[in-house]
Amino acid sequence: MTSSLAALSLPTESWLSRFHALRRPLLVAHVTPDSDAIGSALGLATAMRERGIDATVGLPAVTVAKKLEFLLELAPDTPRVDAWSTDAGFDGVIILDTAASRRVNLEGFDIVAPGLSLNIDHHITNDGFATDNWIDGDATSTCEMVGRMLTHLGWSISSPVATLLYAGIHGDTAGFSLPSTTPASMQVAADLLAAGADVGLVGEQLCRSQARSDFEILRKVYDNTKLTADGQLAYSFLTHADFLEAGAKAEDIDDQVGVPMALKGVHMALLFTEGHKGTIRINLRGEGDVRVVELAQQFGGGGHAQAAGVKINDRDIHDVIEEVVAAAQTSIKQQT
Ligand SMILES: [Mn+2]
Repeated sequence: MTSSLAALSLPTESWLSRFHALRRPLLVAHVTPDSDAIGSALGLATAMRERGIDATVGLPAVTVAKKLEFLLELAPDTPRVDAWSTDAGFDGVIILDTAASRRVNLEGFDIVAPGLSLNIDHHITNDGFATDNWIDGDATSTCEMVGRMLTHLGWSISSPVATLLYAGIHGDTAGFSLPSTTPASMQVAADLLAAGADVGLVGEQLCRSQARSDFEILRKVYDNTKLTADGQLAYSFLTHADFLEAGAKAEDIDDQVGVPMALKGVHMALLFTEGHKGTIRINLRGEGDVRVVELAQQFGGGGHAQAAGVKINDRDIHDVIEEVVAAAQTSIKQQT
């Protein structure tokens, strides 16, 4: 067992020395934050605060999906800011789970101003935009990387920090059910459980606590699901009117692409959503050997081999669906 875990990626010495020099850092993650983005930023910031480092999280509350609000309640004393300010005197930024600086979830964010920036990310499309970068495309999640790093540093992990990090691993692996799941990720999860992670809370909040609006969204996603490419490609969509009817917001779109993906025989699934009028988000998933990141890149998006995203502005949703589904049909034909 030790041998399979021995080659795991850890931050370099230069990365760590910069990390250890931080006294007043700002931690940020990506737009439309998921449990990995929130869990890693809030979890690491809270762990740093427990060691006397004055860490702040940049995370606008309005961008947090209702089902993820429980994560904020796990660290009520960790300060959060809604917008970037040069007056705050941060001595560096740590950017977590974010493949490009333009995807940072903070109004007015400027990567240059604080001087020092450190990346922690598992997106293979991250090109290393920070001063010093720790990128591990084999990690299930940024929370797995943070958990591994804290153990490596010998920091004690409090129960709320353990729960925050566990939530991100659970989220990015769909409860340890995606093929990205590794022995290493389960080892980190086991360490977090030993540190007091509340598995029942995470499972209940992420999987068994649907708000009525989330339920209505799923009803529409099921209703709008279409099958094509001999049953290998499934897609669904939510128009802006669907959002208004469901009483939902753009931030509530998370893993609903799992609905078309769950159909037997489907190897690729797409979900098109217009949460904000005129802005189309596409969630792409691949199953088996089918990759979707290249398809996402074709339309200006990115992400992981089998889980990717695209954002398209100022287009009609039905035109986008027609164009992207045609490209997806070609892609799946080439891959199967
Ligand atoms: Mn992630």
